[in-house]
Amino acid sequence: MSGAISDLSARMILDSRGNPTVEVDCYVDGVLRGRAAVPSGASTGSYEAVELRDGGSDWAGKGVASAVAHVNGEIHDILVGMEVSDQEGIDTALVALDGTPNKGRLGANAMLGASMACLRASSSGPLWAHIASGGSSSLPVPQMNILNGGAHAASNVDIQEFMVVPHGFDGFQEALRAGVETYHALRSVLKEEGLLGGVGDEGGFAPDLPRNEDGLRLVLGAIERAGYAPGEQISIALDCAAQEFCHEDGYHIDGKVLSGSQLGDLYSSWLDNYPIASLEDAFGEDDWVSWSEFTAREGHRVQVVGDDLYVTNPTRLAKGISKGSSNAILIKLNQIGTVSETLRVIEMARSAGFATVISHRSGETSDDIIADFAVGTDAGQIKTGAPARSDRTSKYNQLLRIAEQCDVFTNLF
Ligand code: 2PG
Ligand code: MG
Repeated sequence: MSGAISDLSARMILDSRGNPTVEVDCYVDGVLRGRAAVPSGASTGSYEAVELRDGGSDWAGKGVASAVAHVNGEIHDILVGMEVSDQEGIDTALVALDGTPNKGRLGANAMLGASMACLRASSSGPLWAHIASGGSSSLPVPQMNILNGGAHAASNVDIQEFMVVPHGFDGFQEALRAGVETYHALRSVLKEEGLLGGVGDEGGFAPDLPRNEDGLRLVLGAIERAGYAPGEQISIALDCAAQEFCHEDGYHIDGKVLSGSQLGDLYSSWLDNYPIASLEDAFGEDDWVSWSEFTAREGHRVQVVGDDLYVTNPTRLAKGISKGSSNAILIKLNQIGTVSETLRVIEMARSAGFATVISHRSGETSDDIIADFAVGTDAGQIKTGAPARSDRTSKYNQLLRIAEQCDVFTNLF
């Protein structure tokens, strides 16, 4: 849809962890046409674009009054009057207005809220089709985080996410059903072992475990309990978020301190014994050597995904491509801060033969834009938590709606 942006207005809303975040409304010719809310991470990479927080004592320092004021002030003033369908022009104007390399002046939360609200406002039909703009689109294979650890849980588990990947199915709905049934089967398995307690930030169960490998054992047990063939129909994906347990003296895991190559050997033993299809952030964000060594050795049998390593940033991705650091990238809009820059990083990854996974953050809202984004960019994969809690199910539910219009679903593993 074309038309001039007539108003842009932001407010503070709460995210799934009870922290403030930014929501932006975009008006075209006086009519509210697009609304978007910005997510927030807990295990953030240090090279991510800056999320502006107020500090001080209100909202435990996490207030977003300054980011909201930037949208209602400078960003409003520069975008009002612009053609809403000119996403490139809008995002270029935002980046120039900010003027810093890391979005630290206006805040990536302010900029992304505006950028996504304009994207929504420029679409008159289904958003995924608007994003695809005539190119190919597909329903993504989901990575569903059913056991939470690391920074997303209060447990002793170092690995942040134990996910199921229902890939061996004919369609998205069937795949989702298998993932959901496995989530419920895990509840029974944990109950029998006396391990059932609360859930973590992304809706997955969050038990204390003797060793990290027990997470793999339990998830494998759940796949079997649900009646699916491990590796053929449902595989396991891990997000180690290794930066969180990477210290001066090495990687602290299972009560031991391991070097990068010892940690790689531990992962290799897991690959030998469990149907693991994807391994994200296996090493720290600056440990390029371990990344390249591991990908050279194991990249033929597992998807190696960079998240904190790349932070959806073209400069870091270019380095990873030239070093062979991984064979896949996690894509998070708020790591880079605008829609157009995110689309360019996806394109760059694709040209290098990397797989792409569109991702939520651990702090989410009910905004489901990443569902349309995953379909419209033909990303192939989405990571959006457990099939529980509205902040997570909103994305799965939007994919179910899109599945009524788009039926391409490819078994990627
Ligand atoms: C990750 C994300 C999402 P966070 O590490 O991939 O699961 O977590 O948003 O806390 O960075
Ligand atoms: Mg991650």
